[in-house]
Amino acid sequence: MTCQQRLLFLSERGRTLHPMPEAPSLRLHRFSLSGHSHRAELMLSLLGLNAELVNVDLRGGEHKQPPFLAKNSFGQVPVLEDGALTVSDSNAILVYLAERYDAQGRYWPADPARRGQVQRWLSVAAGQLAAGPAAARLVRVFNAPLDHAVAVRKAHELFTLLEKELSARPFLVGETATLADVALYTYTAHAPEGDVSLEAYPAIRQWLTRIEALPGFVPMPRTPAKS
Ligand SMILES: N[C@@H](CCC(=O)N[C@@H](CS)C(=O)NCC(=O)O)C(=O)O
Repeated sequence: MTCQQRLLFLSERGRTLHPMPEAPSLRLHRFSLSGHSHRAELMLSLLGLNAELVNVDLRGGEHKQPPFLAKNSFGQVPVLEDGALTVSDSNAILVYLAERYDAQGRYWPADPARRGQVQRWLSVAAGQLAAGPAAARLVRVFNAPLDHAVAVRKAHELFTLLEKELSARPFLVGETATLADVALYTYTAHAPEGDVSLEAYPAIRQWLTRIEALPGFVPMPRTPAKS
């Protein structure tokens, strides 16, 4: 980022209290319809970080070729490069970005009790969220050979629980957004693409709206379900 761009950024966002970290050199390898990728992209944007977005051709199998496997041996997006450092796995990227660039500790609180609560939701994002709404969307949008009925059932089990939690507070871990909310946002917001309706979950829908109102929020493109 040039000095001029940096000043423009600061004046556009009015973020005098949260100055940009010095000259980050960030590249995010991603697929534009991947919720895991969007999670990382959203975090970058919420932190006001500029990153080069590098599209990975998942349909063409680029992620299973040696150059990409050298970045992530699991052959999955997203992968973040920060200078010479490579970080793969969306939740690992969230933690890295918050530790490295969120000086105020807004998203990854230092307090051990709150941090433990945030980690609890990161586990849910890698577990129930992936097996439920994310899997249902994989079937409907990408024709993945998974059991759609099972994924839909798991999605509603998760959303029933989330609805109760979010009826009690505005964000998953208290009054302000944390990594927990960033990690759970995308596959919840895009659940209808997997034929998982959010109609019965008003507290969840209000929470999605609160996240979408955060300064720096960026959406993932909507995809029509194929069913
Ligand atoms: N645990 C990984 C999962 C990432 C993931 O499932 N990525 C998908 C796209 S949403 C992918 O790259 N799929 C290709 C594959 O697994 O071969 C993370 O959180 O980053």
